[in-house]
Amino acid sequence: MTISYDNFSGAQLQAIDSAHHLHPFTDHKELRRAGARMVVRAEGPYIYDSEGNQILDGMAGLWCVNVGYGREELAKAAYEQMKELPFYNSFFRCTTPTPVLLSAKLAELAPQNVNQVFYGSSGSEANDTALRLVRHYWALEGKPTKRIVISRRTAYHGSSIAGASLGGMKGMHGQLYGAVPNIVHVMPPYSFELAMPGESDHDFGLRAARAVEEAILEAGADNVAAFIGEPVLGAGGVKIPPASYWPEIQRICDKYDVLLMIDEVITGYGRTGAWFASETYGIKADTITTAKALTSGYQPLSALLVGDRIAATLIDKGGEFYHGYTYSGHPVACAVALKNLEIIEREGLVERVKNDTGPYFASALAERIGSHPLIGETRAIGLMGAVEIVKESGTRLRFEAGNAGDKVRDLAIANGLMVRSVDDTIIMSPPLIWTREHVDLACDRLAKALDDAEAGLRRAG
Ligand code: PXG
Repeated sequence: MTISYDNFSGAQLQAIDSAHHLHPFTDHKELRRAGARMVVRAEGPYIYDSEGNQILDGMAGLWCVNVGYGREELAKAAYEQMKELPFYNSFFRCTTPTPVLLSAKLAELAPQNVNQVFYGSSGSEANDTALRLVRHYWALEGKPTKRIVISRRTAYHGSSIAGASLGGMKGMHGQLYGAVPNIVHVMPPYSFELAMPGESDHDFGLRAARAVEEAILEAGADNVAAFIGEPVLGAGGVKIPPASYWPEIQRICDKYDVLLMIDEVITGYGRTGAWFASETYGIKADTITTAKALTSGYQPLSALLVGDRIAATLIDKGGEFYHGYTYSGHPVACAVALKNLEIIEREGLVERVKNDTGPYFASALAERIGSHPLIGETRAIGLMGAVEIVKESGTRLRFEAGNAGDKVRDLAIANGLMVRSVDDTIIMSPPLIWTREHVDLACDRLAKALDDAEAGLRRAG
């Protein structure tokens, strides 16, 4: 089958892209000057661009293609569902088979106290739903003053107005021109930059968690609805909390009757070596936001998993919840999700990350990248990792130019490895189909990128 874009050269597509396409999170003038990389196909763990380069995808698309590219079964699931029933809505007492079956599957996989699902098409939508739901819960419980949500600086919870307000990204807040009210931000558990000299990881974790308690006390517990957090901050730079952090957050939330909104858009469906990172960290969530790897990115779909406490109130006392999206429970997206979860289960990908590739990834980063003179720290959990670029190995001293991350990322891509940079942190989140050989190849290419970058970085200072 010929796809019509085969009639266009890569250069032609780039020119049209520049003429008409506004990209997400992009300086458009800069993009139009430089042109976009045109990714034209992908297979297994590799993407291919229009120049013919094969690039090992260290980011699983954008933290989502957990089963890798080119899965016939997912294409077939979409095709069959489109033929049978491409769309019907789930408003007005209607439903369709695939969201029904997916809801049961998600209730089975989710932690024990989580048994209900609300669908959207993106993580941003799901977090919007979660915010509305927790505030509505407290109103239904006769505590309408409990409205404040506590979040963290550098958190990412999406790009809608609610998502950006919940998130803690400075640049995004600067362009909100009026954030959703009653959201406050505290420090993230980022020990590499925020731990004090001599402070143990354990003590730092407790201190970071207690910033949440201070915010609750400052606002008054009667005014606080929930705490929202990614188990591991993803887009903010794969910030992995110390082991002491989440148990302390849980204790604080229980003490002040503050709900726990856990954002697993990145960590859900195997990323940390468990189906949900809430399990990894022993968190008892009231809502779990999921998207991305639910379909391995083959279809846009999000699922807000709702815990029994909120669900019982919503169902028993709530009347109509005036909220939903045209594509809530989209039959094709749900068919693809069901097949995707089947693949993850059948191939034992979660166990493989937990027992084999995850630990191997952590030690490979530590031993092969951590020994590089430009590296201040490496960290990983499951198949999610970060390395910190510094002037002097073992220190926190950054290059003044502030673009070392971008430089190393560009050289990594040039060396055949797709990674992301967040300031001077290089982050990775590869497909869960990676083997030890892929980890080795990624380390070879990243080490080469660091070597290639070093002289230029030192010259620039
Ligand atoms: N929560 C988390 C934790 C996310 O990582 C969202 C919500 C929003 O999902 P949608 O589907 O609305 O994009 C995300 C998305 C990056 C990057 O640069 C990360 C995301 C999205 C775009 C870019 O790392 N995460």
